[in-house]
Amino acid sequence: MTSKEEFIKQLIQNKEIIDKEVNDYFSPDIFIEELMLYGSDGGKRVRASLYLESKKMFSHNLTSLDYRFALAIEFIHAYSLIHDDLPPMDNDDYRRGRESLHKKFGEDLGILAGDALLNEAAIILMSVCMADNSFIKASKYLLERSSKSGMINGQILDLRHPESYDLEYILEVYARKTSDLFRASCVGAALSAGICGEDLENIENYAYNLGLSFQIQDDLLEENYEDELNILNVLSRSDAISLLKELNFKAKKAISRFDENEFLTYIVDYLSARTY
Ligand code: GRG
Repeated sequence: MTSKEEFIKQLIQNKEIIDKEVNDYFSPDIFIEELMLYGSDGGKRVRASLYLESKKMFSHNLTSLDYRFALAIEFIHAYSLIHDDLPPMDNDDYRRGRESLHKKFGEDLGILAGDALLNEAAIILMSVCMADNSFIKASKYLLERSSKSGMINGQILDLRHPESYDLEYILEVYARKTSDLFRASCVGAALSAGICGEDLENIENYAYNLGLSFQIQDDLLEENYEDELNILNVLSRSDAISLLKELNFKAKKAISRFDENEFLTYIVDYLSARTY
């Protein structure tokens, strides 16, 4: 891949592949599966793409198990969004351009559909590991980054943030809430490819910085942020943009020594230019 056009083409292709994996996975005639499909349909598929492209960078070819692993990541991401939209959390009526799951089907089913997607991710990971044990460390890492020391902890720090907070607090929330699933995607790929040592640290560093910059861009796109945890409550817009650029620089630098790093490099600026 040498051009930005090829990068965009690959990104679209990855999304199409994952969208198809999701659609093929469920039977919409079974009610719980209709809910799970509703909750996991759409989305940019950023995390799945990061997994697939990191894996390609490290091991050059993908197997059907890699697509399954990417699907498990997207199911975990989808469950987190469904639960985050619920009234006791972020209370959002819309997600991915349509009614959020609980708004359409009810809060009780929102909770259960999220639970079912998390369980389904675990079932997929077990099946992948049973087929090829090189996925064991990656699967454990994904579940850890999604759980009490990762994403869920980030959500708690967000929901229970003190009235006054500083940049350090906000970056810790974003590291857990957002970067940890980015890390699970990129480091998961590296672990399943048998990568260790400095290379593992570099890809982890990439994902950490990219996750923070992704979340800061999300904050910059937010219109009503005064009552929420948002970087614009602790930094001016221009300082937040400078920080985002610094994080992007660090992300790109972390993977600069890898061969075939073009996709992972292009996606850094692409995600910061996004408008949704
Ligand atoms: C574990 C109950 C529970 C909640 C998890 C992380 C989290 C808490 C909820 C997600 C809410 C949120 C705003 C997270 C920050 C990361 C983020 C900006 C998510 C949206 O990701 P995109 O833009 O979404 O990749 P799409 O729809 O494209 O997949």
